[in-house]
Amino acid sequence: MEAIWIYQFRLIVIGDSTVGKSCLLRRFTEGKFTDVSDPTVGVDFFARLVEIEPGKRIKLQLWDTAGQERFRSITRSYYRNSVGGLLVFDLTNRRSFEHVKDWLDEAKMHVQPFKIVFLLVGHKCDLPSQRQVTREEAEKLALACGMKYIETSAKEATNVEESFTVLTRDIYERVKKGEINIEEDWEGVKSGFIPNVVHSSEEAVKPGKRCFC
Ligand SMILES: Nc1nc2c(ncn2[C@@H]2O[C@H](COP(=O)(O)OP(=O)(O)OP(=O)(O)O)[C@@H](O)[C@H]2O)c(=O)[nH]1
Ligand SMILES: [Mg+2]
Repeated sequence: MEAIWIYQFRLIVIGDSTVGKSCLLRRFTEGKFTDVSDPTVGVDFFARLVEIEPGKRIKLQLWDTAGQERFRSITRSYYRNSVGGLLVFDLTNRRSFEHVKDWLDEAKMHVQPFKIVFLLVGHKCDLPSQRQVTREEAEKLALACGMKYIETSAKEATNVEESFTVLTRDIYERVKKGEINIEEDWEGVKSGFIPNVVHSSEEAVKPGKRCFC
């Protein structure tokens, strides 16, 4: 019997307020974009299956965190049970890029003793005339921090699928290599879910079925 999903990964989405985290998640899980988006209060939850190879699906549990400082104590508590995440900044807001290192340091501190795999996301690439961060400098920062880098737009649905797929594949490869392990008291990675099998004995007693034994 084929598993519905082979692994479940818990991912967190972090970054300054208004960089577009909730819009990115809504585009990925609901396929929608709305220009008006309320700031997230504490943490929101999303989920989606991703097919990484034909027939091999991974369930993503996605935590959308509030970027506003006043919610920091709540959002901090979600790092520990996450195996990875998107670290998002706004390409049209230089300050959000300057804060990337602070977000990364905070995540690393709270995830101890576990490790967390991040993908750096330069968001709102649909606004090239307002760009305040070049691709080169973002790539340089990502490399220095051991992350991959991608540019996205929730508005135009650019690289949204790719960003989550790249991160999921990256984590999957590390799980396969044994660099990340399933742990009893940790929710970051769970192993597969196989649906209930209908046993032949149950089939035999179904109304209208006759037993020939
Ligand atoms: N042009 C453009 N605007 C976007 C994009 N994604 C989000 N926005 C806008 O950016 C603003 C903030 O988006 P949110 O997704 O609410 O930002 P957030 O990072 O979740 O903010 P917090 O919940 O406060 O942390 C909204 O006005 C969105 O419409 C995008 O890809 N392109
Ligand atoms: Mg939000």
